[in-house]
Amino acid sequence: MTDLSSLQQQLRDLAAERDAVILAHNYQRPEVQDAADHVGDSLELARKAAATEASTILFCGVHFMAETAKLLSPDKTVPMADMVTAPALRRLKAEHPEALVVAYVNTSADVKAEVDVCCTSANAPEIVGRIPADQPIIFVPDRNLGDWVAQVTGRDNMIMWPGYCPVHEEMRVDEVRAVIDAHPGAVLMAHPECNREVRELAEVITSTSGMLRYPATSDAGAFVVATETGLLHRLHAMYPDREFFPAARGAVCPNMKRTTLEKAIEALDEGANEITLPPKIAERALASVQRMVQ
Ligand code: CIZ
Repeated sequence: MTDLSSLQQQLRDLAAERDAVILAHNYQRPEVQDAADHVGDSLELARKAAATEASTILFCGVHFMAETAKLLSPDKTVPMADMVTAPALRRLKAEHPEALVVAYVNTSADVKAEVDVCCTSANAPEIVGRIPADQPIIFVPDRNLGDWVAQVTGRDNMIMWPGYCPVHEEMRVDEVRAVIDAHPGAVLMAHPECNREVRELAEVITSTSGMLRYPATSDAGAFVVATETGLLHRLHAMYPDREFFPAARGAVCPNMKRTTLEKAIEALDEGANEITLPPKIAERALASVQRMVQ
């Protein structure tokens, strides 16, 4: 059986041969994260994709994230969420013609083509905070992230799309409380995609990049982490003297975990799953991503 380190070496050698940069999301399998050139959240990876000089971007994440990389680097080869669709969003926009549409980047390119500006969980309050307070907003697709943004910005004019991330939505407050009780003194960090009950237990509500920074600012020796469990790999590596516990053992995203080292090698070697976008969609979708990046 091929061991993980020889697969990682094979992937890195192939990437060097093909002039490829390997980007991996914080929720990827540990062995995939360790083989990547850059690991981060969708905003950080979008910025790496826009800045890279490599001719190929191997994106280890989910489809919409690779599409965002392709939008920002259209001349690059990008081998490789459907809570909201473009026609359904068009119908809601027709009902609220006065509203501006803000979309979490966790949406497909054809949805992004319908929106005014994108955001990630790392910058959603800032993006929404820059929109005049009396301007109604349609927020898609994650109602929990939208609810948190409305709380933080004090807005009462956000029309929430009823979508959610099952991994975060389904975390139960009693399970999270039991994990906190089992580790007295531990600080709960919760992702804004968590439901409000779980968020209300948290000392800090932040994106994955925020969770990676937070322990450096805290004296706590232990943290309970309410997000996809892939993040614990980086937390353990960055803070070997602290303890980290998943808030819910079931918080595992099956889509993120579909990327294995074998599949990453195959994608790069055979050009499988290459991302292509219709030019008209790409042009409109890029505008909403660029507004965010700016
Ligand atoms: O924006 C991302 O990368 C996601 C999905 C979560 C986060 O907080 O980083």
